[in-house]
Amino acid sequence: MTTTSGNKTAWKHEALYTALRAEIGEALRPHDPLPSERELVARFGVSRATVRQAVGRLEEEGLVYRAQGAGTFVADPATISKSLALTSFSEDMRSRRLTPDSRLLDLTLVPAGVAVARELSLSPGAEVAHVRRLRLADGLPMCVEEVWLPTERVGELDAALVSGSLYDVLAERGVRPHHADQVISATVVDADQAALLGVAAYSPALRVDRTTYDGTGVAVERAESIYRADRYDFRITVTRRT
Ligand code: 16G
Repeated sequence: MTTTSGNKTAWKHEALYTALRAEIGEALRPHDPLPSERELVARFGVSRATVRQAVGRLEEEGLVYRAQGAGTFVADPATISKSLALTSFSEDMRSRRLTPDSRLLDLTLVPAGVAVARELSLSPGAEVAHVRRLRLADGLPMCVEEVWLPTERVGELDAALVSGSLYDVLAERGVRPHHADQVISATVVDADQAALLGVAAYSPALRVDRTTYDGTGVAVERAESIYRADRYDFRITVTRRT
């Protein structure tokens, strides 16, 4: 049962979170320090725990970052920090107040190759939709994304459907990405990717290979994304085993 004081705490958390988000968008510049915990406690009349919760949420969303011993700072929206949460490109961009967009490069039905079939636990040759898109944020190219989707599990796709969020389309069909295995590696872009991303050939890039599963452990997507290294980083918290 939720108590009145529990409701009050949740309300205070929400109010503080909203106020800080607004401040980050307006008064504060990238890499400016966030007001200290003590200042926020005094200014908003909330507990330290509420401050930590609100700042933690901003950190999870990549809007702020912590520097050991120095405090918490406003993240640079030009650099997208991916966290451990399973998010879509559209969600990543919107949480930074950027407008996501896509340019469709290819949408074809193809027989799954050996590697894709293995990742998706399909018989080789099973039908998959191959979707290749240039993903943009506020009109700026961010990544080239190639996705293979088993049509027997996600249904048919057309150009109109993949012009927006693929994860929204899947959700509408009752297919909900739940967890994913990812391999993040360093790479350089080839001439075609360079032209799409607006960088010089052989510029550094971040490559993320993802196999995405629904809540029952069935693979629903194999994706390969090539991110501009100057616009993306991955942020994870690692904990020492005791
Ligand atoms: C992200 C995913 C990709 C997914 C896409 C859906 C990574 C490494 N990749 O780019 O697997 O297909 O989001 O985004 O995060 P959408 O819903 O905006 O189309």
